[in-house]
Amino acid sequence: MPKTHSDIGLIGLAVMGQNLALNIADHGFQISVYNRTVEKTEKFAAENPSTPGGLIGTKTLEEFVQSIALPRKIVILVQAGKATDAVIDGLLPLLAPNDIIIDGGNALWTDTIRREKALKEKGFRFIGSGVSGGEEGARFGPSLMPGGDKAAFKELEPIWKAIAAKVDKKTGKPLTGAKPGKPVKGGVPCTVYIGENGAGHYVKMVHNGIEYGDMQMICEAYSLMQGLLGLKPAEMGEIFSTWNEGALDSFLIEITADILKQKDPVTKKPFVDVVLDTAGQKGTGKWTSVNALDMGVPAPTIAESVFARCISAIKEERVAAAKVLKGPKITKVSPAKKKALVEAIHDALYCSKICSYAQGFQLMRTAQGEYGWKLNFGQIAQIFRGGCIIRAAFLQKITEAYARNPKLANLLLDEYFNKTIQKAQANWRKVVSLAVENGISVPTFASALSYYDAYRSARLPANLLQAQRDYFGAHTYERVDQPRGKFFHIDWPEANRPQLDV
Ligand code: NBP
Repeated sequence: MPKTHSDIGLIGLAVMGQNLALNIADHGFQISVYNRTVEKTEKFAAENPSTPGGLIGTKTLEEFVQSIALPRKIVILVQAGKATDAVIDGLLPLLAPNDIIIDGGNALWTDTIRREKALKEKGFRFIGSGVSGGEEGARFGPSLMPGGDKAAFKELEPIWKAIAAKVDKKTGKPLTGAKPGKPVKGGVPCTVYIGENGAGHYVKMVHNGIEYGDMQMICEAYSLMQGLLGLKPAEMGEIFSTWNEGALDSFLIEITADILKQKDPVTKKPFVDVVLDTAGQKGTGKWTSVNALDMGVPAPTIAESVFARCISAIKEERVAAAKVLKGPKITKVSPAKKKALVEAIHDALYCSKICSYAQGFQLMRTAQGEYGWKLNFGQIAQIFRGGCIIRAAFLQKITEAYARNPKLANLLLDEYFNKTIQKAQANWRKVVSLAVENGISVPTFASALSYYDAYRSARLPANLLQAQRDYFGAHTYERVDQPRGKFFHIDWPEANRPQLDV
C-alpha cells in the first residue's frame, strides 16, 4: 500500500533523474516523480511498478506537489540553467513555507547562490547538490556534494546518506555489487554538507575540472606509449590494468584498460582505433578554468585539459595543417628500454596528477575566502573516493595530508606528495623531454611540470616583466631591497635619473 504522501519528489526524468529516483526508491523511500513530457513519466512509472519504497508517477505539477509530505523535499534534475529556473518558477506558487528544493543538476555555483537567496526571501529553503558518477552513480550510489541551507540538509541527510556511494571504513575503497532492489549495506557514505549557498555546486564544478585533467593525462600516457613504443591498444590495456593495482588505482584507469582491450563489434579492430579523435565538452571544465582566471589562481593543467578538447575539435583544420607543418620524426625507443619507459610514463602521469589536484584544491581554498565558506578539504577528498568519476585510491592520500595539516597551503608541500615527486621527477622530466624531442603533444604533463617548477621557484622572471610594465605603462614596481607594498617608478626615457617612490 502506498503511503498517503511521498517522502520526497523528483522532477526531470532523463538519464540522471530516472536513475536517482530508482536509487531513492530502492532505499525504501516513497518517491513522487514528474517530467515536463508526461509520456516519459507514464512509461517510467509503468516500467517500475514495484520498487521497495514505491514510485508514484504524477501528470501535473499540482498533483506532484500535493503528493509529497510536508515540509516537502523536491529534487530537480533537469538541464542546468534556464530549465532549472523555469521549473523553480513553476513550483513556487504551489509550495508551502519551509519546503526544500534540491537542485541536483550541474548548476553554475553563482546561479545557486542567486537561487538560494531569492528562495530564502520567499520563505523556502534551497540546497544545491553536486551529483557525480553519471548514470551508474545515480543508480547505485553517487558522490553527493550538498551546499546551501544547513538545517534543510539535516532533514535531507538520511536520504542523501542512504543513496550515496559507500566506501569501506578501513580501506576507503568503494563498496560495489549493488543491484536493482539490492543496494550495498554498510560502509561510509560519500556525502557531507559542503558549505553555504553555492559551495556544493562549486566543489562539484572543480571535481569536473579535475576530471578533465585526469582524462587528458591518461590520454597523453596512451599517446606516448603508442608514439614512442609503438604499443598496440590491447598491450596498453594490460599496462593500465597493472597500473590500476598500484598508486594510480582509480575508476578512470580501470575503464581505460577496458576500453583499450575492447574490439570494435563491426570491424573487429581495436575499438579506440575506430573512434574519431574529437572530444566534446559540456562546460564545467571551462567554468573551472574561467573561474581560475577570474580569481587569479594558477590552474594551468586543468585549463590545458580544456584546450586539449578544443584543439581536438578542430579536426579538419588539423588534418590540413598536418600536411603543411612538419615536426621531428619520432625515434622509437628500443624494446629493451620498454619497461623503463613505461615506468617513467607512469611516474609522469602520477606527478602530473598530483599537480592537477593541487591546483583544484588551491581553487577551492581561494573560493572559500571569496565566498565566506568553511570547506573541509580532507572530507571533500573523502567523498570523492566513491561514486564519482575521479574516485581513486590516491584521494586517501589527500585526506591524510589535510589531517596532518588542515591549513596546508598547497598539496605539493605535504610530506607524502613532496617525497613522491622527489622520487619520481627524474622520470617525469625524461618523459616530457622525450615528448618534446619527438614532437608528441603533452599539454597537461608539460604544464604540470612547469607549474611544479614555477611553484618551487623563489625567484621567477617576473622581475623583468614588471620592469616592462613600468616602462610602457608606468605600472610601478616593488624592490628587492625595500619592504613589500612600497612602489617605485622610473621615468624611462631618462632612466638614469634618481627613481621616484610613488
Ligand atoms: P538533461 O540535462 O539532458 O535534461 C533533460 C531533462 O530536462 C528532461 O527531463 C527534460 O524534460 C528537462 N527539461 C528541459 Br531540457 N527543459 C525543461 C523545462 N524548461 N522545464 C522542465 N523540464 C525541462 O538530463 P540529464 O543528462 O539527466 O542531466 C540532468 C542534470 O544532471 C543536468 O543538470 C546535468 O548537467 C546533470 N548531470 C548529468 C550527468 C550525466 O552524466 N548525464 C552527471 C552529473 C550531473 P523533457 O523530457 O520534457 O524534455
